[in-house]
Amino acid sequence: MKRILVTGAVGQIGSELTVALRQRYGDSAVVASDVKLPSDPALRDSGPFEFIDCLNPHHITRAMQMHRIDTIFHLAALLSAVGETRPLQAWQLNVDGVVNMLEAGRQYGCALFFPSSIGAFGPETPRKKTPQVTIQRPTTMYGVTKVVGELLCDDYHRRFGMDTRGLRFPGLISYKTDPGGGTTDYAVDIYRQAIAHKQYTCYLRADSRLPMMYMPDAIRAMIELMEAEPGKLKHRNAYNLGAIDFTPAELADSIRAHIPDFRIDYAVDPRRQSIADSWPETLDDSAAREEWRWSPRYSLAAMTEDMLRQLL
Ligand code: AKB
Repeated sequence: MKRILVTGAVGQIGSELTVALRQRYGDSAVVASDVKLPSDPALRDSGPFEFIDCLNPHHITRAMQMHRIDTIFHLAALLSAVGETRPLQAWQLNVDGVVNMLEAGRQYGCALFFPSSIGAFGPETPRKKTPQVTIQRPTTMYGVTKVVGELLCDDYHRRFGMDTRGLRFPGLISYKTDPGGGTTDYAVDIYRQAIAHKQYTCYLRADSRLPMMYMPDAIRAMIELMEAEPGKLKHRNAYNLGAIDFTPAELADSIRAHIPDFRIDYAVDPRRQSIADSWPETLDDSAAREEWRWSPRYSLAAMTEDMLRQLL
C-alpha cells in the first residue's frame, strides 16, 4: 500500500481509518474522499481530499489518475436500518458503487478492501458461532447488497486476479464519529445518553445478543488484512470478524460499573428488532485467526471504560 484512496472517508469507519492510514503510510499517501466535506480537523487538515460520488465513474478515474492510487478502501455505503427505508438507493450505492470501484481498481491495478457485515447473514443462518461458510439468505436490502459485494469481489479476484479482500464487520462502537442508520447504533448512543442523562431508552429487546467490536480493533483488522501475505488468504471475501458479543442489558450492566444510577428502558422498534433477530449472535472467526492471525484486544469492560473516559 503506497497510494491509498478511502471512499466514504467522512463516515464512522472512514474518519478513523483515514487518520490511522495517514499515521502509518504518511499524510500525503492517503486520499480521503466523500460526497461531503470533512469537518473534523484531524481528518480535514491532515491530507488530501477529493469529492467522489462513487456512482460517477468520472469522479473515480480522475482521482485514481491524479493520485496514482494503488489501494482502495471502499467504505461508502448505506447501513441496514436506513437501507430498509430506501432500498433502491441502498442497492445503487452499495452495489453499483462497488461495481464502479472494482472496475476502476481493475483498470488501474489496485487492491481493494470491501466492508461486508453480519448483515450478510439471515434467519436461516446458524445464529451461534456462525461459520465462515454457511447459508447466506439475508432478509434486508442491506444484507442482499453485502452478499452481492462479497461475490463480486470474489469474481474480480478469480476472473482478473485483482487483490480484493474483505471483512464481515459486527456492530462497530466508537466515540469519534456517530454511525448513521444502522441496527447496532444503540451501542454507541447508549454511552452518550448515559453520560448526559443517566438514562437510555433502547429500541432493541433487553436480551438481543449481537456481535460487536470496538473501533480500534476494527481499524487494526482492516490494516492487518490488507498487509497480510496474499498466499495465506483462502477466503478473502469476506472474513467473519469476532471480538465481543452482548445484549443491551449486559451493556447497561457494564456502564453501571462506572455510573451506578444509570437506567435503561426499552421501547422496541419492530423494524430494527426484526433485523437484529435475523442476524448472528456470535461468529466463528477461526478462518481470520488462522489465515492472517486475527486477534481482538478489547473486552466489553475495557471498551466501556475507554468509551466513558473519552466521552466524559
Ligand atoms: C448496521 O447495523 O447496519 C451495521 C452493520 C452491523 O453492518 N452496524
